[in-house]
Amino acid sequence: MSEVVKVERHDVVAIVTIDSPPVNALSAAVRKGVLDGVTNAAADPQVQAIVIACAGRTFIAGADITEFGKPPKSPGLHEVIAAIENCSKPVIAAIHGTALGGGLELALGCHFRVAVKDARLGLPEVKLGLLPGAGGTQRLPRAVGPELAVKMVVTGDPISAPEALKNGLIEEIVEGAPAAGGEAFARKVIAEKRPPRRLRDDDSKLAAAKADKSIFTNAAAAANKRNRGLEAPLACAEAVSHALDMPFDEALKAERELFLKLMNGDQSKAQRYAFFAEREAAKISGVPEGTKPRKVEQVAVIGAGTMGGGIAMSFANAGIPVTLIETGEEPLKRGLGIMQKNYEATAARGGIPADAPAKRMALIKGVVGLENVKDADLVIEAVFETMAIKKEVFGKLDQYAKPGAVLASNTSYLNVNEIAATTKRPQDVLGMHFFSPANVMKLCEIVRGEKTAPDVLMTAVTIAKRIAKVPVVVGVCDGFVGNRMLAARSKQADKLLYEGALPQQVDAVVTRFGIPMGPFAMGDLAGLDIGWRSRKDRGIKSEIADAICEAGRFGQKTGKGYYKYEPGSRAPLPDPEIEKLIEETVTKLGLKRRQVSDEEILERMVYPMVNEGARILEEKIAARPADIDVVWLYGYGWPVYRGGPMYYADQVGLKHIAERLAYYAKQTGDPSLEPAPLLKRLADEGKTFASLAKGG
Ligand code: T1G
Repeated sequence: MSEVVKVERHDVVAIVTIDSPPVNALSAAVRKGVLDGVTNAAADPQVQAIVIACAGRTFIAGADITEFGKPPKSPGLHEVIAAIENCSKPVIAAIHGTALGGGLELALGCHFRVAVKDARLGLPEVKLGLLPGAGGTQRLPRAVGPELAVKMVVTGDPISAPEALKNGLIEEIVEGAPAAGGEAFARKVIAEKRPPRRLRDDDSKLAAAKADKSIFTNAAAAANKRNRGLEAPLACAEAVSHALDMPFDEALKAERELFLKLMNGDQSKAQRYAFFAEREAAKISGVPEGTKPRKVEQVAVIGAGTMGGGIAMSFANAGIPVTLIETGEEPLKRGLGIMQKNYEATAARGGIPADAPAKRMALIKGVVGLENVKDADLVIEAVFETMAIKKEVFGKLDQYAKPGAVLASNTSYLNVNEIAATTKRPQDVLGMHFFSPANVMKLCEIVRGEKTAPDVLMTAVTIAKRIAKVPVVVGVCDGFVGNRMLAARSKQADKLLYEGALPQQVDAVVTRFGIPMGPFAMGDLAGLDIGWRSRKDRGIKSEIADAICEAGRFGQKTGKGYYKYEPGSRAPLPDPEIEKLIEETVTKLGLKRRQVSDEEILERMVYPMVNEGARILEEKIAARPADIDVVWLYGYGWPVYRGGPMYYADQVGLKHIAERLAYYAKQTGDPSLEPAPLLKRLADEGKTFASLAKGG
């Protein structure tokens, strides 16, 4: 018996129960408890079979990630799994919730596995920049075959219990409590004198792939197709491949070497940081302990445009009924039509079940007239991005929305306090800033107004998680966190064209860094005329960008922008006309262009963002540097293996960044590049942004 592992004997069956909240991670204490429990039960003459089960909401969710990078404590997981696998008595894993990573590897060391029907089983290590390091790359292909195994290990995506049963990963789906189900299965094993099945000794499912390696290479290639810049997926495929060309123990050794290389590598450190940063971000600072979210069963979305439609789909995807409100039948019909098509396209790709489009559209009720918000617990406004229209809508919402309803604006820039002030219930108002396409992008900036009540914040964060979004609480300022930092980058991108760079050079540097799309290709995708019109409205000049628009080049929608596009293609092609246009514009301004290095471009794409991040922390618009990183990871395609802009800055070194910013401020005469006071202080004190979490 230990704090976290209890052993009970029900006459001939020993039940080893792990109880280590929140997710029964395989900490040193759990490993020792399981090893002792199994060893003692194996030595107990009265015991004929052993069941390993977990208390709480889930089976083992993996190795304890918080122990990574620290001196290893024994027993190691390999030792525990070997003891289970070599046990002379049948050992059964009884799975519920999620059996993930080391948890599934431990179960694969057992001789039999049973699971409740809604359990999920997977090896998600690749999402932490790792690979299964306790035999998963060798035992899983022996359980389910190399094709499914390589897919599961390279993508990290779990499978359901019915899929696991179909593919031989589990022997049975059990009803009721997992431990009781495991015990019943153990009694059958005893009664039928079934010998322990050691996966390490069973190569039956490898034969076909050994004969025709393409089964494996194709599966690996398919799984790897979308892993730009990541090391772990390739290492995962290599490790699983050794099940086909090495004896078990040699392949286990190769797995270990590949695992340790990744574990000590920069990418996995950044990805583990991102794992905890995402969870930290959901903890709202300044909200009293025990603050409860308000009930949300009915949602209303105002505006069936691109954003409103995507937001409504996010709620329907989570099974939450939505009232979608428009000003007239025509825009409503158009919006619903686009959502229907969107669902059908996803179903056609196999992304959702064939009957899902109908089921989800049935949850979306399209109506005309704001009064239809009356039953909603949460109202999300997604109308045109002008303050006048927002104020008009919120003014009316005050009349129609029921008392206690949470009123959220999907504004991406505007002042939420000003919007809230148009109502008599500013405490119920906040921003919920979704990202396009809203049914796909995971980020949701939760904008805290100066009067927003704590339970309203808690409600928004809770409902965002319920619709599978990653919530980050931010304060009110122009562009909040993400767009404000993006503006700092865009400003430098524009300046670099005057100084000597070309759009394709800047974009190539940014995409090589790991961001899916560069600023100029992104501008062409969004449409250059939007920025042009708003500059004209505000009387702001941007000579090169204006000249491009005056030439009718609005981007993809006109086949020309910073790039040209072949008809029907979205591939940006460098256009000599743009180079000529930039040269002429700069010459007219009497400026001289120079060679700009890729290194300078990268520094001016990233460091000004970090600098703006420091200002955002100074102004408490974001509570933690990690929150800023989560915004960029889930909203702006920042490569996860670089952790986020603030984490990346700590790796580069704040002293170097402050020096380079000061140098560029002097070189360009741009005061916004002067290092922010917080950045300067941390640099001078030799500290990091991460040290702020420790009061640095
Ligand atoms: N280790 C340590 N802490 C963990 C943890 C883990 N494996 N998993 C979760 N937590 C903490 C988390 O930080 C949070 O803490 C709390 O548990 C609840 O998590 C040798 C090398 C299981 C699906 O990658 O995917 O095994 O914020 O908010 O939304 O091959 O957690 O409350 O203080 O996410 O219900 C492989 C990681 C490890 C699975 C539950 N395993 N976990 O989701 O809760 S590597 C994983 C998850 C490995 C071996 C290798 C999810 C979940 P706090 P949560 P949730």
